[in-house]
Amino acid sequence: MTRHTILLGAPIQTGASQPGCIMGPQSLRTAGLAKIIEDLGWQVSDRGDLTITPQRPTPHPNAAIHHLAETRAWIDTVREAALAAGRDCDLPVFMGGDHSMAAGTLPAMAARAAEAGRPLFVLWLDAHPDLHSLDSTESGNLHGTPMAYALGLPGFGSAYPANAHPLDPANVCMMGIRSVDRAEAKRILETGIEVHDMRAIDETGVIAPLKAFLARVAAANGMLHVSFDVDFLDPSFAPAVGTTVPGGATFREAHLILEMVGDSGLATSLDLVELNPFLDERGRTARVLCDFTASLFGRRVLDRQTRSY
Ligand code: Z70
Ligand code: MN
Ligand code: MN
Ligand code: MN
Repeated sequence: MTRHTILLGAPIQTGASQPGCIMGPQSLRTAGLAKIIEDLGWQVSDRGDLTITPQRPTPHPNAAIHHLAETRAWIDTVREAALAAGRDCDLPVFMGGDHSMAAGTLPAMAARAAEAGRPLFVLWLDAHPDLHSLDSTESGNLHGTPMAYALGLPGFGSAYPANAHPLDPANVCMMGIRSVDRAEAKRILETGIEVHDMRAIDETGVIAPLKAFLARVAAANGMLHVSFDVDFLDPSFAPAVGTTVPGGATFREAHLILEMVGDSGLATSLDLVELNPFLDERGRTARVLCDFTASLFGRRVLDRQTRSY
C-alpha cells in the first residue's frame, strides 16, 4: 500500500534570535521537497502554511523573554494542526520555522501516540538540548525551551498551554549536542536523558548508540518523532542557521543516521527546523535538508541485500 506523507509549514520565527525562519517552509518547497518524496513512492499532500492572528504582548517576570504571546499562539496553532496531520497520514513532515515549533509538534505527537496506545520516542538531532524553561532562559529566545516543555518540566507557569501528554525522558535520545547552558546541564542530569554529545560521537561513532535506541523503540512498539535542527549539522556545509556552532555532524554522519532510521521503518513524524534561508548560500542548506529527508523516506545509493540493523 502506498504510504502517505503530509507537509505542513509553520513559518514561526519569534523564538529565534534573528528573523529569517519565516522563509523556511518556502525554501524547502523551492528545493523540491514534495517531488523528492513522491519520487520515492510516497503520496505527498502539502497542507500549506499555518498562520496566527496578531497578538497583544504578554508580560512575564523573566524580562529577557521576547515574543511570548506570538510564540504561545504558534504553539497552540501548530499543536492542533500537527495532531490532525498525524492522524491523517503515516509520517507528517513539519517544516519550520524555528525550534519553538516543537513545543507544538511534540505534545501533538505524544497525544497521537496515546490515541494509538503506543509510547512516543524522540530522536533529537541538535547542537542544543533546548531544555530551558521560561524561568531559566537567559537569552529569552524561546526556541531554547521546547524540550523542557514537552517533558512537562517546571518553570512554565501558565504562559505555555498545560501539557496533557508529557514525554518520558527515558524515551528521548539526543545526538550532536555541543552547546549546553548551566540550567540545561542540570536538567540533563536530573532527567537522565540519553545525550550523545559530540565528544561521545567522536569516541563511539553514531552507529552503536543509534542502533541501541532504535532497538528500544522497536521492542516497545513505539512511535518515533525525529526533530532535526539545522544546527545539528556542521555549518561548513549547512550555513543557513542563526546560531552556528562549530564541530557539527558531518554530511556522512547525518546521512547515515537518517538512512538507519529510514531502514528501521520506525519513524512516524519529522520536524525540519531552524532553516534560515536569509543566511543560505545558493539554497545549499535547503537542498541538504531535502537530501537527509530523502534518506529518511527511503532513498538509497544502492539497495542492500543484507542489513545489519
Ligand atoms: C541557548 C539559548 C538555541 C536553538 C539556539 C541556545 C538555544 N541555549 N536553540 N538554537 N535551536 O539561547 O537558550
Ligand atoms: Mn533546537
Ligand atoms: Mn489526549
Ligand atoms: Mn539548535
